[in-house]
Formats: sequence, C-alpha cells, structure tokens
Amino acid sequence: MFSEGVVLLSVCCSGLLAANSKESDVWILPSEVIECEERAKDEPVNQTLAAEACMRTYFVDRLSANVMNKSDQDFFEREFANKTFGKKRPPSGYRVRRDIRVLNLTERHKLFLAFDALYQNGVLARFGRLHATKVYRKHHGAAFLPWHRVFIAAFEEKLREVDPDVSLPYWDYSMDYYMPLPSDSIVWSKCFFGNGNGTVNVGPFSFMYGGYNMPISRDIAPAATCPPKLISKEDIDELMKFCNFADITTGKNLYQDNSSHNLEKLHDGVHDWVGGDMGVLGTAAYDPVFYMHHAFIDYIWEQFRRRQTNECQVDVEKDYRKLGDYSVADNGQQGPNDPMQGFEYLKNSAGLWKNWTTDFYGYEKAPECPNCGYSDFLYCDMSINPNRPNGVCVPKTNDSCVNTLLMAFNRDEPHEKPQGGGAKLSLGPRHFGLPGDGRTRFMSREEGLALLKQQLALGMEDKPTTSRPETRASLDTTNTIIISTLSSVLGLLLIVVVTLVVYIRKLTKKLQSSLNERRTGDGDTAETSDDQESGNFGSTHDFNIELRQRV
Ligand SMILES: [Cu+2]
Repeated sequence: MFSEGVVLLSVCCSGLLAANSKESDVWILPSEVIECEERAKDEPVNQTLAAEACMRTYFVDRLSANVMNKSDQDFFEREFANKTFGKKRPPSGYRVRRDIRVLNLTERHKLFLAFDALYQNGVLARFGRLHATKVYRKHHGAAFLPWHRVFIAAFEEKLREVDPDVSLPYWDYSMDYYMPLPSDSIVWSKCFFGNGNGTVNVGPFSFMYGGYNMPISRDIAPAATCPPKLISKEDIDELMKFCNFADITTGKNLYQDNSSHNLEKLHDGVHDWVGGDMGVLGTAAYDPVFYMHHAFIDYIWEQFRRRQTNECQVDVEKDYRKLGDYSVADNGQQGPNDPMQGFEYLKNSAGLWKNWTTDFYGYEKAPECPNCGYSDFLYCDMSINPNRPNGVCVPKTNDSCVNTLLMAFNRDEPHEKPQGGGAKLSLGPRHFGLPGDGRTRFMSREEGLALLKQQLALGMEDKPTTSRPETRASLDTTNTIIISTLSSVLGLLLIVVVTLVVYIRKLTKKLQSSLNERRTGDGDTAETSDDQESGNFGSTHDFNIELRQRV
C-alpha cells in the first residue's frame, strides 16, 4: 500500500513520470512514526526495516479507516437500494441546481446548515467512505459519469431531507478560469468554501474531519512540476464537437489521444487543482467542494447529452462504450450491466436514464453576461477572453467577502486531536488531470494574467475564428462550393455541346460521302480525311464504321 502510494505520488499529470521536488518538501515524519522509530532503537533489529515498518503501520491504520464498513453498507442499502430511488421522482421532488455564486445569503446559509447536519450525523463520512472504497470500480473508465451522477443525486437527496429548500449547487470554475489567478476567487473565502490553502479553518466547512480522521485540507493552484488546471469554456467547446459517449470518456487506455476532450481527465485536473484531500481519490468526497465540483461535471455532461439528442440523433440511454473498452483496470465492473457500487440494485447503465434530468433535477443555465445571474460576486468582463466578444462572467476576488453572518458553525475547535504530525496525506490512487498553463497561487496577478492571455491567444491560433466569424466563414465556404460546382456543371455542358456540334457535322459529312460513294463507287478517300479530322473521338470512328456497314 505504502509503496504504491509513493509511486502514484510521483506520477505527474498525463501519466508522465516526473521527479517532484515540491512534493518531497512535505515529507515531515509524523510524531507517531518518530516515537515508533525511537522505540525500535532499543531493539536488536535492522533499523532501516524497523523504520519502514513504523511508516507502514502508520499509513495502513489511516488507509483502513477509509474503507466502507458494515454500517455504511446497511445505510446505503436501507436508504437507496431496493427502493424506487432512480426510478421515480424522488420523495423531496424536483430541484434546480444553480451556480453557488448566484445563491443569496439565506440560500447559502441553508445550504451550509444542511452540509453541517450531514457532517454531524456522519452521512457525509459515509459518502466519503463509499467513494473511497474500490475506487477503480467507478474511476478511470466508462462508469465514471453515470456512477457519479447517481452518487451526487443520492447525496443531494440527503441534503433535502435536512432542508427541502436546498438543492446541490454547482461550482462553475469555467468562470474562475478567466481571473488572472483563479486562486483569488471569492469561493476561497469564508463566504463560500473557506480557505484554499492548508487545513480548512475558516468558513462553513472549517475543521470538518475528512478521510484518515484528519481535518480536511486543500492546496489550491499548487506549484507542482505540472501545475494542474481548471476547466475553461474553450475546453467545454471542444467537448461539444463530439457526438458519442465514447468520445468524451475513458476506456482501456487512460493516456489515449482524446485526453483534451475526455471529461474525466478534465475533471481530474480540477481535483488536482484543489489539491489536499480533493487530490486523492480516497479522501476527495469528504470535502464538500467535491459535490459542487461534480455537479458542474454533471452539468457539462448534461449539455453534451442534449447535443447528442438534438444535433447528433444519438439515443443517450443506449450510447455507452463498446464491449471490452470499459476501463483502465479492466476489472469487469464498469460495463453497462455491472451493478453500481453502493446502489447495487442499479446497473451502471441506469446512470444514462433520461429521467434523472426530467424527474429529479435540472440545471439553471450558468451565469452569462451582461447580468451574470445578478450575483453580488460576479461581474461581466468584456475584454479578457477574445474568444467571446459578448464577454464572460468572472468571480470577484476573495476580499469581496464581507458578510460574516455565515459563521454559525460550532466547529472552530477540532473535536478530536489530529492523529498525524503534519504528514501530507497524498497517498492512495490519485487523479490524472491535464497540465495547466502554469498559473499557481504563488505568483503575482500580473504573471498570472500574462499566462492566461498567452493561453487564450494559443486557443485563438487553434481556432482562428470566434463564434460569429466562424458562421460567416462557413457561409463563405458554402458559397464557394456552390459557385465552383455551378461552373464545373456549365463547363461540362459546354464540352458536351461542342462535342455534339462536331459530331453532327461529321455525321452530316459521312452521310454526304456515303451518298457520294453510292453514286461514284469510291468512298475510301473521304473516310481517311474524316478520321484525321475527328482526332480524339475514337467512338466516333466506331460509329462511322457501323454507319458505313449499315449503309
Ligand atoms: Cu470520484
């Protein structure tokens, strides 16, 4: 387990092996390991092996704390299995998901209270453990989108049991992307997700305990060897050029060429970008940010599904990856007929049902210019993105969070002592996101802006036209095609007419000469001269022979 963790830790984005000097900085020995090593010094044993054993004991304890227990299994079976969940409109009714910056203060407060209730009663941890158990049954493969759709719908249903006014918001980071430094975004303040760096100690999720019985922590926009990225609007546009589930999902080959339009890989990048607990599959779903990240991934998928239905004439309930191309691990658990872990009475293909977004939930369109959802935390920027002449909504910076009414959570002191001595819990399977444009929270806004502009200019090179000129360009192309086709047809007609004229002339001459032949009894001279005249038209010659025979 331990060695696997270390290997995976050094696997950089896109699966390239890279020595990561920054990561090694965080290998401070936990106090338990130091104590264990101290004890071993008095024993007649190989000290290197003893040190390894101390580390192993330390981490195995924490990893096992993360696995689903019997009580969790009973919970998911009782709450969701063998019921109508997923088949009928849920007990709490249809709900609409909106960007979290569009919620007003009361709505946010109600949302955070519902999260708190699920934290206090242990439901959040149950979902965290379900997500952490057998991660390859639902990651790095075809089941990723359908499984997470059901997972967050189930979690949302629990939120609504606490407060039926609440629906799960999404975090549209394709807006944060256009800030010079997305790590400055308002979401990383006590008004929303709390701090983005280190143990979460402000905001509605402060001092929530996550995987391994440690308070959740984050490491947004880290200065890694391959700095990760958020998903941009250009990334979403790229996805929307495709028509099939297989085009945007992961199959057997994780490193396939379609990575720039692989929604799971793009999603992995956001996990890496948030870092800390979110960066590791085993701990990600303990951080409430997980659910809002996944609501946005699901929203992107839903837009893709609408395109499949309306523009591609694809049946979204039947379109899956082909047999034998279900997952990297190829563990026979990501096929359409394999049961969904935690929701075993459902098959993976149940995540493709249309009724999720007709009977369960819908999405309010992401905020758009000029009003940006009338949010206090967004503004319309007309100049930053040359790809979008109508402007993009951009979040304000975290110093715009001035209202402290949301501090009603009694978690400002850890209720249980952290067991580690500052160990970085980046162990276990990691996500495999795409490399970003290099922006980290450690640089100045000027540097960030320069990198963002460079990135957007690159996008312009790839796609030299924005949406409007694109339409014009395609119209021009259509015109060119029509004109060239017409001229070719006219040219052909001209050739046919000329041929016919020549032909008729020849025919007339032949008839004339045949008549002369009859009269004089000598036609050979006339034929020779006609052959020379007809030149290229071999068939005319044959015709002449036939004509002569008949005549
Ligand atoms: Cu996941």
